[in-house]
Amino acid sequence: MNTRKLAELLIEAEESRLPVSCLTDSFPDLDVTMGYHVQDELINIRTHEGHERIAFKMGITSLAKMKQMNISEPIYGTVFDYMQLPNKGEMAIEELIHPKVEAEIAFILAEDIEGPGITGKEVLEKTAGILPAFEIIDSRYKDFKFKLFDVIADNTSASRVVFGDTVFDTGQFDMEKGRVSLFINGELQAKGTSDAVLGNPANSVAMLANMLYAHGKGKIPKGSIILTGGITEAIRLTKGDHVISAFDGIGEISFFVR
Ligand code: OOG
Ligand code: MG
Repeated sequence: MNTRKLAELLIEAEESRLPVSCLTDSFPDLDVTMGYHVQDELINIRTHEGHERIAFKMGITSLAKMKQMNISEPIYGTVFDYMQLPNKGEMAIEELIHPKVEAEIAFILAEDIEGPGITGKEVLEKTAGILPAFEIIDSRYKDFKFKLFDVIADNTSASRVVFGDTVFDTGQFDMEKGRVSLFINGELQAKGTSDAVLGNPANSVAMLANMLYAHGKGKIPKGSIILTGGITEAIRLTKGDHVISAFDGIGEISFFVR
């Protein structure tokens, strides 16, 4: 199996908007380690093209997402510069395959965080602030269906991201009881509380630090932004959707699907 070829296949699917069959259909024995090897290749290719990482992301960190995707463990990926959309801006649906939206809390680090053994408490001590965020995920696999290895290789379906305009202090949002609601065209589509993400979204950042350490990838550098994972299940987007998410105490973010 050639990890480079698999990474190229996934990039081609992203660019052509033609979804591919799961890699595990051809290689049923693939595991998490190989998944990250393919993802690393994909990141190398994007980096050589001149793209930069603007954030790390954690995924499958809430029960709602685990149930929706039938995967039971958190995973991480990279958000690139070309994925960012402005708050209150537009997302061009023809650039994507079958996008879904998630409401998430993003952390900005004030200090480097390096595993092993990082806790959520240490993360909160080393956090400069938080941002309300949307992640738009878009699996490069047919029917948005995949196994754990597939989705890791596919950079955890990373596709677009919207950050709020204002950085808030960690104390301005209740990390365990803060409510988050997702509305599309004025209708409530999903809601949850922050503890849905591993008990506290800070635990998701801690887990990222510990996973990066375990995979020999070093620290999360100071200044990094980390998306901690969807609080609710992801909601499918269609043309014309006006998407708003309201976060207790830290306001609203929105975008329009054109
Ligand atoms: C994988 C990515 C999940 C999240 O926030 O849970 C994710 C997927 O569901 O396609 O980004
Ligand atoms: Mg996500």
